[in-house]
Amino acid sequence: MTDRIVLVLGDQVGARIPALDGTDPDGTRVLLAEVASEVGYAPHHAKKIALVFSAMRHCAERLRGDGWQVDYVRLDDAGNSGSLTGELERAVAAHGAREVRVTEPGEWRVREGLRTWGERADVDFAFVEDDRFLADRAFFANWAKNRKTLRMEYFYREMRRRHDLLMEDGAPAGGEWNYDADNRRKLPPPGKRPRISGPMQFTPDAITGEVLELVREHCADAFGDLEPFWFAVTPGDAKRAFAHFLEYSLPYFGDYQDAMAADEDFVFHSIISMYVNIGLLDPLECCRRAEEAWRDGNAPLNAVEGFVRQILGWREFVRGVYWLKMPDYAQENALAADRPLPDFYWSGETDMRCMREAIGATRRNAYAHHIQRLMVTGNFALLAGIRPAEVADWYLGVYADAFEWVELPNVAGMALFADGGVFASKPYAASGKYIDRMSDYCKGCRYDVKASSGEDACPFNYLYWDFVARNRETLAGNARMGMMYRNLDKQDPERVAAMRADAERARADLDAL
Ligand code: FAD
Ligand code: DLZ
Ligand code: SF4
Repeated sequence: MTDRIVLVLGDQVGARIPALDGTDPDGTRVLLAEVASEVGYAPHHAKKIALVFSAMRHCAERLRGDGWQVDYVRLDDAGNSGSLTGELERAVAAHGAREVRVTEPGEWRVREGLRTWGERADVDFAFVEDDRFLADRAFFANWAKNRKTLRMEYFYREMRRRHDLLMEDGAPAGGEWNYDADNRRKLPPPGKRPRISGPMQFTPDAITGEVLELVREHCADAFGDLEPFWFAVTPGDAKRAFAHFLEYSLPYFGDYQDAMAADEDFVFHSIISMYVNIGLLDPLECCRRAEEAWRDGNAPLNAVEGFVRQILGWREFVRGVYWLKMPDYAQENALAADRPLPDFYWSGETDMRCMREAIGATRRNAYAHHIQRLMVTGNFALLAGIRPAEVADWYLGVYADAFEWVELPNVAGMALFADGGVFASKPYAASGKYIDRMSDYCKGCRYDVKASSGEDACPFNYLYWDFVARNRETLAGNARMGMMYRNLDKQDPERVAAMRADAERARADLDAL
């Protein structure tokens, strides 16, 4: 007889599982379930499914090794109900359990499903706080209370003090909170740039091999390339991958944080988001290790501060915003964007080289770095006016690190301004000039980044000015958009009319671009 079932979700498979705290292996059965409903709620990349399943299976092995009784349900097991609540139902009946515990799910959808199941089921049901995050939900809600606008920078400073990270005698290390201004260098051409070693890659073991077989067979239509599959799937390997980043990439992380290059999928980024998000790495430990690298003289402050800000600041901040604003947040469409997502977001087949490169990398790796997500695919969706829900669904599926609590605020809040500016002071809209400044994409593009209208003009250019003009009513009152409107109004009306005509034609058939 088992008193208690502890359900462990696919993004809770690290060394620390909060719902197991205070339980004992004798009276507890741990349940992990590969289910069709979690595979199918978004158009998942094959690599993401493989990552989650393999990490789940390795987690089950570790738990068994530590003496826990584990029920592991595979996707192709006969009798698999296809849903998390169906599997809970089966486990409760099979073991006569009286209690069910789950670490707080990361997504509103999953939490609601489990909560309503728990209300109906004849068991004592409880969520356990997910203390793998550094700001609990109550702390964030309290911080946000009575603030007219939510600005990450102030939250971040509070988090630095609270966790004593990069602090010296109560002041920020080096005298500044933020070294972003130093972090905008373009990547020099090969031969003239520091060596980029990329993420550490792992050869699939037998467990991962079985998962790859399963994904090949049962998720044959999944987006993207399943192989080569090189992700870490255990806490040990994720730590090795992070140590590799600290040694080879962190020193340059700051300088080239915003840089994009056609021959470099990863630049100097850490490629750890998928590991942190499923629990294989501890976010606080990552920040402390990065700080140590600076204190030991192995990485400059602008790099380390930039890295810590992403994890201690942005990652915790967007989670706070998500739980503060859900469920309405998913429906927001402040700029009334109404175009369908073009097919080239899936195929990568477009003449716009920047989009082709960003989507190609996404298909290969289930990864694109921040500036590709924000200033290429996100910026295009913003300028073209693509429906936020369709854009969000794409981001939620195609990236290995995508879970709605982090994906949605980044898409709806940061990239699309669909929330009307809950935390972004203005839309991150940019013309081709920005992409040209930060990448080498434009050189090899069929479009001319210097032209603003006509057949060969860079679509980002005319779509940008059309975006500014089309959203005048909503955005002109925004103080930070004033200059944009003054620039628009200074232009020759005929030039503006030509750009708007090009934009209208393009927006009528985005797939023609
Ligand atoms: P690095 O550049 O090395 O940064 C270090 C870490 O900081 C990341 O691993 C991540 O944990 C954290 N981080 C950095 N930026 C952010 C951010 N804006 N929000 C939250 N955490 C951040 N990140 C996700 O984890 N999942 C998503 O689904 C996701 N969707 C995004 C969608 C859009 C439109 C945009 C603009 C950003 C999105 N991000 C998302 C944030 C960011 O792009 C990724 O975290 C980052 O690219 C992951 O790569 P990395 O590990 O190499 O990060
Ligand atoms: C992403 C994912 C996938 C593809 N499959 C499963 C699964 O079969 N079983 C499971 O427990 N979790 C899966 N996950 C992760 C969940 O979607 C994730 O736990 C929720 O989205 C909450 O963040
Ligand atoms: Fe992208 Fe325009 Fe540059 Fe082509 S010219 S790569 S479409 S920004």
